[in-house]
Order: sequence, then structure tokens, then C-alpha cells
Amino acid sequence: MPTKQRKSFDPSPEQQALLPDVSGNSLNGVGEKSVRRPTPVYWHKPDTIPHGPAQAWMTEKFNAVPDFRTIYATPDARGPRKLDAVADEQAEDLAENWSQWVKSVVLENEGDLVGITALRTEWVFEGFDLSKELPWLVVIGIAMDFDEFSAAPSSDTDTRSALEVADKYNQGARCAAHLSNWIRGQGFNAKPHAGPWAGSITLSPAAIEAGLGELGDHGNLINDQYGSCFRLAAVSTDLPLVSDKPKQFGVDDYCMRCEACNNACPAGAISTEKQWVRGVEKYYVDFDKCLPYFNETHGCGICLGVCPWSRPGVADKLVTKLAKQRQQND
Ligand code: B12
Ligand code: SF4
Ligand code: SF4
Repeated sequence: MPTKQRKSFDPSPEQQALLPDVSGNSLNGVGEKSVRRPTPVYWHKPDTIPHGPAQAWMTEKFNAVPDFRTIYATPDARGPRKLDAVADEQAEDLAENWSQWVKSVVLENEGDLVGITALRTEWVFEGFDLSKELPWLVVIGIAMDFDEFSAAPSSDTDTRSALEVADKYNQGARCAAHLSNWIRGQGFNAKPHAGPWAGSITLSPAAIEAGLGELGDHGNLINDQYGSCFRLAAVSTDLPLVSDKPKQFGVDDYCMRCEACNNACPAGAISTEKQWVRGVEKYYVDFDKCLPYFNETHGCGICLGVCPWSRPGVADKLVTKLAKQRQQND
């Protein structure tokens, strides 16, 4: 069988000059069989990461487009800048009831998906003080508009996909701030986590544990309702809660037969093979190939847009079809 020609992308000389010698794949721990905390690789303070100059270049290009310039800076677009003080007196209730309350607050305040998990050390980026992390994570999913998001990639003149991403980051920030203040009002500590910055926690494994979806070949979550057309935010807290369970509905089997993201990636960054990364064998996206294209298209996102699960109305039909197939095979 002829070997499939992987696509590749040559970064502009301007960006090439800013990319570091160190590979992002090495920083991410590709090939490592032991579990360890992730190294900050991108969307951290530029002077703390090797890819900082390329990140600063990307951000400058983004902010130069009039449509983008104000989206993160508009007052209140991301909710209150200062959190409320933690109430002096702690309200009392059972963890089961708090969990229900927390979920209602998310769903009534712009959240589309919600799940709970206990925070794990191996999700906290190296260099962040673990003693400051709170034991529970409420993971929030924000659905994106499929037509806007799947217009990816963006350019200086077609800004639809990148604007949709930024708008939904803001929505996630508002929802996380609202929940944090609600929890603080009950007398417990709570801290919001919202993009585009990475913050202290890798949100994807937490979201998988909290039941928001499975990891697809494109390296991101697939949810049984929104496919991959959603973003994540979270709130960490010491309010006593109950963990949800991971959900499996057939993504792994489906990805083995579908190569849509792999074929569509202009940078050839997606492989159909799983790899060992920091002690877990999983789908992995080649950082060194993805990043230059991402940086030149205001955040790319083609792979998630072409994923069949992301198209409105498809995910729940696929879940039913895959469940039937599994029953027939049993
Ligand atoms: C840095 C970052 C990037 C980097 C590269 C990340 C990388 N893989 O090296 C760049 C800038 C290239 C990038 C690109 C994109 N990103 Co991004 N990214 C992040 C960010 C800020 C941190 C993740 C990180 O540091 N990864 C580096 C290491 C940890 O990567 P890794 O070992 O390969 O692990 C990845 C997954 O395997 C999973 N993971 C980590 N540990 C474990 C453990 C287990 C057991 C499993 C199963 C999975 C898993 O999480 C990691 C996600 O990158 C997160 C937000 C956050 N705080 O988590 C968003 C995030 C992952 N990105 C997101 C998205 C949507 C994108 C884009 C589509 C851009 C866009 N237009 O929206 C592309 C897709 C590229 C791709 N196919 O992966 C979403 C995913 C939402 C979803 N539905 O799952 C997140 C969660 C942002 C958000 N708040 O919504 N991203
Ligand atoms: S965002 Fe997805 S499609 Fe775009 S370069 Fe990265 S892996 Fe490829
Ligand atoms: S496009 Fe296909 S192979 Fe890629 S993540 Fe989606 S279902 Fe899996």
C-alpha cells in the first residue's frame, strides 16, 4: 500500500526566526512512560516559556485586527474583575446537595455542560504552587456556534472562527466568575479558571474525568451532545462535592475508522497512532507542526470543525448508532 503523504506547513520567515530550538513535543513529554506534571508550553506568561516570543508575535498580530482588539478588553465581557469576599459563616449541606446546587448555578448562568471531579496533582502545570490549589474542580462546557467556528481558519479579513472562540472564552469566564461568587457567598473558597490563558490546570483530562467527553484523535474532547464544538472553563473549590464519572460512548472505535481531522489538518500535525505522553498512551497532536499554522491563522481550529461529531444533531445519533453496533457485537 502506498504511504500516505502527510501535509506540512512552512512558517513565514518572520515566525521561523522566533521559534525556539527546543521541541514542544519534548516539553510535553512525548515518549515518556512515567506520569509527571505537565510543563507549561503555551498560553503562559511569554517570558516563562521557550515559545514566548512566538506567542507574543501571535498575540500582537491578533490585536492588530480591529475586530479582535476589543473582544477580551470590553468591560464586563468576562464578568466581574474582582471576586466577592468569602462569607464569614459557612452554610451547611450534604456534598450531594451542594453538587446539585453547583450544577444548577452553572446551567442557569450561561454554562451548557457541567461535571465535577477531584483535582489531581498530575493536571497542575509544573511551577504552580500545589498548596494553593483547591481539592474539587467543577468543569464547565460552553457550546460554540458550529457555523461560525467551522469557518476556520480565520484570516485578517475572515474573522468568524476566531471571534467565536474569543466570545465563548468570555462566556466561560463569566460563568466561572458567577459560580465562584456563588460558592464564596456560601462561605467556601472558589477560584475561576478560564481561557484563553492556560492558567494552572490542564482542563482536558479533568473534563474527561468529570464526564464531559472522550479524547478524540484530534487531541481534544468529543462530547455526546456537542461533539467537539465547545470550550472549557472551570472553578476549583473547597466546597464539599461528589465526583461524576467518565463517560464512554464509542469515540475510540469511531476515530479508528475516521480520518477526517487527520486529512484536513494543513500542517500534518495529527496522527492516527496513539503515543506515550507523560505516562499515558493517548492520541497526541504534534505541537511543533500545529503551532506555526495556529499562530498564522489566529488560532486555526480546522480539526475540531471538520470532526463529524461537531455538526449539530449528529453526536446523539452517532451515540445511538454505536451503542446498537456494540449490542449486536456482544
Ligand atoms: C496550550 C494549548 C494549546 C496549544 C497546544 C497544546 C498541545 N497539545 O501541545 C495550541 C496553541 C497549539 C492549541 C491549539 C488548539 N487548542 Co488548545 N489549549 C491549550 C491549553 C491552554 C493548555 C493545554 C496544554 O498545555 N497542553 C500541553 C500538554 C498538556 O498537551 P498534551 O500532553 O498533548 O495533552 C493534551 C490532551 O491530550 C489532554 N490531556 C492532557 N493530559 C491528559 C491526560 C489524559 C489521561 C488524557 C486522556 C488527555 C490528557 O489535554 C491537552 C490539551 O492540549 C488548553 C486549556 C487548558 N488550560 O487546558 C487549551 C485547549 C485544550 N485547547 C482547545 C482548543 C479548542 C484548541 C484549538 C481547536 C484552537 C481553537 N481554535 O479553538 C486547537 C486544536 C489543536 C489540537 N488539535 O490539539 C480547548 C479544547 C476544548 C475541547 N473541546 O476539548 C482547550 C481546553 C481550551 C478551552 N479552554 O476550551 N492549544
Ligand atoms: S489546530 Fe488542528 S487543524 Fe489546525 S494546525 Fe493544529 S492540529 Fe492542524
Ligand atoms: S475527525 Fe474523526 S478521527 Fe478526528 S477526532 Fe473526529 S471522529 Fe475522531
